[in-house]
Amino acid sequence: MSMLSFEKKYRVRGGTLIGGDLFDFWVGPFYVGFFGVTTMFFTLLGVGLILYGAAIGPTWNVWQINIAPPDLSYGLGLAPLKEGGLWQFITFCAIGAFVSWALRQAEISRKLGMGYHVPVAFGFAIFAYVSLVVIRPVLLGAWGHGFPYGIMSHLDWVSNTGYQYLHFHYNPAHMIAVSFFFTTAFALALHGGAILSATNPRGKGGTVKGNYHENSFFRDSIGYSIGSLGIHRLGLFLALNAGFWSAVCIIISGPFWTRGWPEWWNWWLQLPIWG
Ligand code: UQ1
Repeated sequence: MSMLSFEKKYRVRGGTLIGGDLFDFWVGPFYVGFFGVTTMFFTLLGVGLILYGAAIGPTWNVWQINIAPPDLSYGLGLAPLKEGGLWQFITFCAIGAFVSWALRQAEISRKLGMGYHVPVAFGFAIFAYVSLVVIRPVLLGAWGHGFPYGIMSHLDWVSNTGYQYLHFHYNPAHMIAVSFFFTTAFALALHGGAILSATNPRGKGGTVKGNYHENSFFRDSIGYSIGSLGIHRLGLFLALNAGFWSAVCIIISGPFWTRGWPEWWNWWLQLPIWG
């Protein structure tokens, strides 16, 4: 059954973002909407262009397929399709699809009278991607600074870009981003463990535990429980910060700091307190 009986109550037309009722309907379980159509449009066009890029390339080996951005000499201009123009077109489609998807999330949230937490969260992921393929390349003056679309090639790009700054782990924003990624994983592991251990009590016939047990577990073990709403606020905070500082760490590399990242820490040695 694609639609539960109670969903009829919530799935009502109207209240779209752009007004009117263009594409304001469901297909099976999926809300279509104007932005569902634009998502499909950009996705199909983008995937088609990726397949075309692969077809005119030297290999069908999925690990080696590569669609590269234009040469740096093209600056911020448009390049011929086979000289990086495909990459530019695909990047445009990707951003079109991601932003359409976020707007579709916002429209669904609006229809249901919910907050915009989901599209805002997804917006941070879009920002992290856009920082790599638009913001930093524009600040550096050439689309050629974007990363190439390919499994091995994008890894090579990350490695090369990292070594260009000698040791990327000395980038302070990268340090903060990595710490947030680890803390996000730690928080989700704790939360997943807490929920599953309460829901699946030991042995057959045990009573399913709930909120009070989850709170008590953490009060017993560490003297503090952040609460069942609080853990989700913390989770969102940690995850958004992971994406945000990732974007910051790559945007500042080049546009705002051109030397090796280890050297950045010389500010510490240069403090006027060492006598
Ligand atoms: C927590 O306090 C809590 O509230 C009951 C949860 O919800 C079930 C959790 O999942 C976790 C992990 C905690 C503990 C978190 C901190 C920051 C003390």
